[in-house]
Amino acid sequence: MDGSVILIYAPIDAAAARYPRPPLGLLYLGTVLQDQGIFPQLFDFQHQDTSWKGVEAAVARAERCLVGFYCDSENIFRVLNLSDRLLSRYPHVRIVLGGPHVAHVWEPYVTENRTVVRGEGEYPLLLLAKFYLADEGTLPDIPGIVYLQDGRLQANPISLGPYEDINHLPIPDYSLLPRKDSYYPVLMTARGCPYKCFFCSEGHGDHAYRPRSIQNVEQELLSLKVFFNDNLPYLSFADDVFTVSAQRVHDMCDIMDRHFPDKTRFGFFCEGRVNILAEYPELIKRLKCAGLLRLQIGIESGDQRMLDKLNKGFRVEQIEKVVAVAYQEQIPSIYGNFMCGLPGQTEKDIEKEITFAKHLVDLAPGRLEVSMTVLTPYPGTEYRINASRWGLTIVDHDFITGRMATDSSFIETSYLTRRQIEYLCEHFKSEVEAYSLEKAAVSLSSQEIKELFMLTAERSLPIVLVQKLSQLDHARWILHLRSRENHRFLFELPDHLRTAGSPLSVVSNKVVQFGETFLVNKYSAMEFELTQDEMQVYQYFSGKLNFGEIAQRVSSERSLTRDCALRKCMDVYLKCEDHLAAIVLL
Ligand code: B12
Ligand code: SF4
Repeated sequence: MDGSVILIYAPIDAAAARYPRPPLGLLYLGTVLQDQGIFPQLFDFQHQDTSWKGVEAAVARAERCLVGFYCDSENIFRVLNLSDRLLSRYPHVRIVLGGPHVAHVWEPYVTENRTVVRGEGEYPLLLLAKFYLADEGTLPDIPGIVYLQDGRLQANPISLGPYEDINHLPIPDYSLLPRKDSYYPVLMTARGCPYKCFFCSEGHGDHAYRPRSIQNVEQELLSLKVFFNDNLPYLSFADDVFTVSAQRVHDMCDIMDRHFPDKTRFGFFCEGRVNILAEYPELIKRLKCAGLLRLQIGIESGDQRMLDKLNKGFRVEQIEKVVAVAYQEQIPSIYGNFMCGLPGQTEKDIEKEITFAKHLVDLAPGRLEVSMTVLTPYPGTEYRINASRWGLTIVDHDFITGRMATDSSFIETSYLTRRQIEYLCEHFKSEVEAYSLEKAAVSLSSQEIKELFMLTAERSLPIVLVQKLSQLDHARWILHLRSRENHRFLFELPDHLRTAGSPLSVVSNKVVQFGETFLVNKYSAMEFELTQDEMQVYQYFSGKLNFGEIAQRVSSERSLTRDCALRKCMDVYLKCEDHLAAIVLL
């Protein structure tokens, strides 16, 4: 073959994440091509090592070049921009677009040199690559593509070829990614979704739900185990719904237990569905034992009429049950989403949603994180296709005037303008967040808060409570220090290491004396008091002396036995650690 294939993921905010998620779709496409002897280059703009110059250099080097872009409804205009740039500078380039946006809207994007692939792209892209780079086959024979023929749009019927059987897909090859070690692992055990919520484009079309066999998923788990050196602190299942059936959940948990019995080196995230988890609540315990760290559920609303309008297929009481059981089973982090701008929803309804969300927080204080997103009429959804039937007016079909990820509204309803929807969404979030933080502060022990910090620092769990606490200077410092190898909390250390560690106070310069009392972290949410006696110990928490050495000094200064001095020293330290004001330096 005389040319190359370049695959590009270009989100609009390519803020280089420390551990980005692999662009799984492109990874599958690249691996399939590679298996067939076509070696693609993958440029992921989430990664700081990726530059546009690099893309252009790769294009310029190739004799023939097929450049494929991932397109969602958020980045489509950026993609058009970038592809126009390539087409104007490099006449030998052909562009192909794929992804969830163009799976449903393709007409505006197809040109002489730009083709669209609808739906799953593995088989069509393989045939397109052979066509453009090696003159093999013809366009009419390539399934799922939309192209121009004699100036007319031609949309070929979809077929997935050998990949109709999902088990024939290869295991995604992480080595296609730039600096593969800096990504965190993602695994998808099925394509599509068996449900049809009206705000979502999943579950519609020819290939609604295709699960992989358990053996096939097991192979991928094993390959991840080898690739990540038997250390998968936070595996993210990318399935739309991981809990499709009780049997499948049991089977998945069995293979996780078999290959990752040590849960200190393995944990995972998944999306659960309320109806299944409420019907089989024992699954939550099973998932927890297998290493579940964060469970996401789509709540959407606490109003049964709304749930029915959304075609959710579950009841309000089932939401309550799932949240309560997840709390009982001590799932470290539970995330639930509500929706704003629903058909018929009024300002008063949002107030009721706030009350319901707070009630859920009461069922799982410190563990449940609640958020809200604005109903967005994505292409392919019932609410876009039949908007007026639902009393929705789409005010911006192309989503140009805002950002989905930051809850811009692109609709109006019979009761709310787009700005009211945006305002109410923010209002819900700030009310519920403040309530959740307050509940967390009184319900979680300091040990539990520290454990949540560790989950964030070590396993990259996106827990909002920790993010909020981390906005406090010293909490941020603790989190930062804790991510380094030589800083630990005392409770994490085995007994024999405790006296060897040196306590390091995080904000020792913020101590104010009032008579016999010393206030540490004065004027902050984490203010606490030390007595004069305790202060005399605290002054040594500079990271220069270890606990043994401090105890030695305290013992001679106060004529105490060494054991007694050590106990005093530890007590003062723990008080500081409980207020996120100290950490042990090893
Ligand atoms: C995991 C996930 C996330 C993760 C990670 C996203 C990521 N970029 O990896 C998180 C939680 C961060 C996330 C966030 C959001 N997500 Co999301 N997410 C998903 C989910 C469930 C899985 C993605 C995945 O890995 N798919 C697996 C791969 C194999 O499929 P694929 O990417 O579609 O690729 C295949 C085809 O599309 C095609 N293809 C893709 N690219 C290309 C390129 C070429 C050249 C070709 C030929 C073919 C092709 O071939 C691929 C292989 O078959 C999808 C739903 C889904 N089932 O896909 C939603 C989905 C992508 N998310 C969606 C949305 C709306 C969001 C948010 C805006 C939600 C919000 N309000 O905040 C944010 C936006 C974040 C952002 N800017 O990326 C929508 C997008 C709808 C749209 N029209 O754009 C989806 C489709 C869900 C839905 N049905 O509504 N999401
Ligand atoms: S919202 Fe979730 S459960 Fe509903 S159709 Fe979409 S992916 Fe499936």
